[in-house]
Amino acid sequence: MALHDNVGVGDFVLLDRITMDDFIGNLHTRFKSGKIYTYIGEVCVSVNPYKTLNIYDKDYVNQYKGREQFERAPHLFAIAENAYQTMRRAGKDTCIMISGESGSGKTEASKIIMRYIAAITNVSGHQEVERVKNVLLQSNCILEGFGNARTSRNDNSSRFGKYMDIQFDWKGDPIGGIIENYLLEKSRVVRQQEKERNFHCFYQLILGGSDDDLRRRDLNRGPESYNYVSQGGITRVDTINDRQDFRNVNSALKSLGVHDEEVRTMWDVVGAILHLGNISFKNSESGESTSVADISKGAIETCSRLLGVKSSELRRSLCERAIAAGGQVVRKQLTSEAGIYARDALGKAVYERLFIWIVNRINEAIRPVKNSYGTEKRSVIGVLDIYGFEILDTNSFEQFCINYCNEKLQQLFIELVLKQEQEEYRREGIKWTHIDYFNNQIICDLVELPHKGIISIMDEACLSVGHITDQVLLDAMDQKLKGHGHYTSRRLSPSDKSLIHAQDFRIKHYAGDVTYKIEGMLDKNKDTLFQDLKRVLYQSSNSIISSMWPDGAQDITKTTKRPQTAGTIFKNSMIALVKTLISKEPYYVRCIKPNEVKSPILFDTERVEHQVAYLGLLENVRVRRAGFAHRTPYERFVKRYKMLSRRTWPNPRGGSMKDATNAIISDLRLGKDDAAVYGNTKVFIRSPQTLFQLEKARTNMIPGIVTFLQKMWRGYM
Ligand code: AOV
Ligand code: MG
Repeated sequence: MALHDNVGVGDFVLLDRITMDDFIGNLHTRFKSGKIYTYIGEVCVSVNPYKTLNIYDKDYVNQYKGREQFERAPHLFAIAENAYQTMRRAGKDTCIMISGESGSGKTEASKIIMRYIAAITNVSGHQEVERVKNVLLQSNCILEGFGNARTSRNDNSSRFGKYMDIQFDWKGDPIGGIIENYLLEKSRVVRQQEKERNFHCFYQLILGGSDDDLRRRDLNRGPESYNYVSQGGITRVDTINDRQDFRNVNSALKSLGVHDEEVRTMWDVVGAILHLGNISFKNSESGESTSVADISKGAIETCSRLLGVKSSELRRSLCERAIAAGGQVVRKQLTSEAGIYARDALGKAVYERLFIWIVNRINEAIRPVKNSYGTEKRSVIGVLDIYGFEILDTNSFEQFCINYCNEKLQQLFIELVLKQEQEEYRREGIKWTHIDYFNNQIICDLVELPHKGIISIMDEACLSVGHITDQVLLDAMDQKLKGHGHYTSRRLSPSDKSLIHAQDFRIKHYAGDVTYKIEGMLDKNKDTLFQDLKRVLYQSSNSIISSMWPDGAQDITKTTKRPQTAGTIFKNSMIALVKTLISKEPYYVRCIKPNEVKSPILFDTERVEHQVAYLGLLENVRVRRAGFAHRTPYERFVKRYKMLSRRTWPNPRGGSMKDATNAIISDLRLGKDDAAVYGNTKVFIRSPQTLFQLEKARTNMIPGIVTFLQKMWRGYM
């Protein structure tokens, strides 16, 4: 029996006792022998092996292709196969939700799943389908190049959330897809914490570009010379080959059909941002105005050239600000501090627009080609790979959004896993015993409730007139959230030494306490970019760059409507994401990080216990166990086991499929009377042992059946 791969148990529901110790013991035993996947029913728990395992090649694909989950050892392939078969057989949209903290293996898992789906489809070798599969797979390296970075938690950390729908035709072959991306952590473009890097693409260009590539952009090979990519004190990472990755990204772009001119522009923008970061300012003697410092002359010239804008215009928009007053445009001189602010705002915005352009460009390349079947209904498999829960040295608006996103997904897991079980038992007319669990709805509410939630409070502060500071925001939060069990600040708990600064606030998240710095919150939430800068970019002589800035065409005196804040946009995108996910049949992968030091051998029990606890995995097993180890629709049960009873072999004699199932189970005298419970459409098998007995009996019968069939065929011939 496949769930017995002789190392621990392959499904946690098979544990004799469900205690934390037993759970961890099993996970550890399996981790030690390279068994990184273990089920909880249909949920797959995955432990990051931090080493290359030989379990993803063609042989493995063939072992899982077309098989039922419990027939083979636990593997991500089986989850992908389940999602694929459900999509195909039942024509249902499915989705695979991958969750776990930063560095636990989500992105790797999503790629493994995509590769599996690519490997099992298009047996007839249709050219267009091959192209689509190739594009889907290749898109990963481009998105990682521009959307991932080294953080203190993960060398290849996703700094954006990604949801990808893979679309299939009626034959079950991929014909296209669409990627939705969520809030890129753009502040990284201009600021990196200790030991962290900017997005990979910057280093790829500097270290991997040809001499020509560099000359064209006036760059040298030392990332250290660029302010925007060297603040973390680390520019090269052992586990990353920037030179090779530069080549991979370019060849992926080529295979997507991105034109040379577009590719050149992408790297021009990257180069322009490198130069932008080196622009410094000097104050006038009065201190009331600023100009670009003489030493930055080269930087601003090259930056302007690469962006296709006039350097005089760029200079002016960094040193002055146009303000609409009474239908007139008034120019206000900036201080050098404000100049730096404008420069950084520009750097972040230019990068963000580039990233969005890239995602759109990939989407164009994978948009399904209208085929001869017209508007046939397509089914999809969605794959969700987001940024994991994280606690960095300094946590700001971005971590707040990332962690809120993780709260939302945890909420969905709790809701669906429990709801599904409850509903299934109710639907099938079976008694259900409630299992207690921590519901993190209270934390989601703390963040997102209208008027009372943190995002609303931030928005109110952003919309207020007068001089609103971060401190004023913190006061408002303290006032409104005082007494909330998951929120505190230094002012509310003066004795709490872990809140180092008076300007910190802390949220007790489902996955741990995170202290956020209030400084910069308002600004990042407002996310304004001076209209001047937008206009300059819109007027770029490079039409690709200009197309990224359609809003630069607006007349400043007419732009009165306040844009939505970053927090509200993010909240709405999360609500939309949950709606999408909830409409599909879900499959889960729960990723666990075995240690903090990326070691393939170290199993840090305390850290793992913490993750098992907050992911609610023990409750998951209990819910699963309180119910039944296995359930199958009658039809499928009979199809698989009909050879075990004279009354059903080769075909059931009359009666319903439910009667036939009953016949098989009672003929085999499996366990006690209540070994199985008969629901309206499914049989529920209580103990996994019963399932093993069935499987064993079936395996024993198969040689006999083969002989029987051979005889029968011979008889016919
Ligand atoms: P994440 O996606 O969960 O973090 P990754 O998928 O990037 O984590 O995994 C981190 C690193 O762990 C990878 O770069 C690999 O070195 C290693 N790894 C993970 N899974 C496997 C596997 N199945 N086989 C071999 N190595 C693996 V974040 O994006 O930071 O939340 O935001
Ligand atoms: Mg990731």
